[in-house]
Amino acid sequence: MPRRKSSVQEQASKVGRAPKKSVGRIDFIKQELPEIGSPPAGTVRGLIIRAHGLWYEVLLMAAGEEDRVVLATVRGQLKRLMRRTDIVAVGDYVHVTLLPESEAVIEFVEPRKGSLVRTARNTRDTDQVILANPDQVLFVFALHDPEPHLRMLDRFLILAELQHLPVELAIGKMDLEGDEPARSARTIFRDYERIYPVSYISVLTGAGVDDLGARLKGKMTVVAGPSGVGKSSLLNLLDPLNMRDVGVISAATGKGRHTTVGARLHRIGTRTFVGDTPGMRALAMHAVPPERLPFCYREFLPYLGECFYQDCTHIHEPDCAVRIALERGDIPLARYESYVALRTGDEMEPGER
Ligand SMILES: Nc1nc2c(ncn2[C@@H]2O[C@H](COP(=O)(O)OP(=O)(O)OP(=O)(O)O)[C@@H](O)[C@H]2O)c(=O)[nH]1
Ligand SMILES: [Mg+2]
Ligand SMILES: [Zn+2]
Repeated sequence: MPRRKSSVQEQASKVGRAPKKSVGRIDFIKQELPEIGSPPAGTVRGLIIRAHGLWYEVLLMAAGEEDRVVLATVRGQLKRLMRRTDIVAVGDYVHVTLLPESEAVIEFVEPRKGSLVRTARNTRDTDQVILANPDQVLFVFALHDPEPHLRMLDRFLILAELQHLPVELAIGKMDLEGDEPARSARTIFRDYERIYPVSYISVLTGAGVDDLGARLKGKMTVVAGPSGVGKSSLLNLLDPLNMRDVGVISAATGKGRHTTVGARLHRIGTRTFVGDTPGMRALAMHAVPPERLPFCYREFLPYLGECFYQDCTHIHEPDCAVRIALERGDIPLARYESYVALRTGDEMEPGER
């Protein structure tokens, strides 16, 4: 047994050394996993809450075993299926054979309904699953430090909309604004309040955090957003018993130090899990077919299908229902401009198409 323990430490330190946060592109995908039979008799169901290389922390969910975390490896037979994707990832429901000393072997992985992945950049690479099975996504941006980048928010939203994942928005660091924080943030995020639930929060003062926590009840929520906005700080407040995982702002550069490496799931209530993820920059816009883009701007939906041309791009065509709604003020100009920029390719990063 001691040899195994040291391998955990070795793996964990490898994970710690590879925080290549902006490498690869982030995407939500529906995965087709190979059919792998049914859970063998005598196994116990659990949820992967953290990964350390080849070792996984599994929170047991079977009656009588609740709250127990075991450290598990993957049965060799399963590993062979691990081709283009991670066969086991944080957020997966698995069935394990229990061994002594809180160790276990993963025998079976339940089919995923979807996942947040870092997509492979070449065919020899595999898609890296950041978090499997989210019920919804909470995008966190900060009022300041770092400044909110709304076009980036739009890109995040598109990825969630493509997978029909329900979205929550949280605007953090509300304590950083002087006299009228609520007013200034509401002005910035007004367009989004019309389409998504927006919570204004401060981890420092605790404002808005309980209400936000209540919105996450009974679900598995993946928390995503740029680096340094306070995702880990928020989760530590929601899950006070857990270990701290927060970076420090470098006073010299004002840039948030990157800390979160892999995803991890925090349990913040009965059947309520929140997955922390590392800050993201690159997004897989190449995965969005242009004709699906209008459907990813939720405020466009009532007008789609109402244009004169069936294949209307909503950019230059006459009798375009989207542009009529824009002129009436029913679609916000900034969101329309964001759509046009992505549709015409003005905002593509090199290699994105
Ligand atoms: N003023 C203020 N600072 C905050 C608040 N929340 C977080 N911070 C600070 O912001 C910095 C970054 O916080 P993190 O929680 O590590 O941010 P993160 O989003 O997890 O960053 P990554 O893991 O790099 O993606 C830390 O120095 C926090 O103390 C807040 O509500 N107000
Ligand atoms: Mg973090
Ligand atoms: Zn149109």
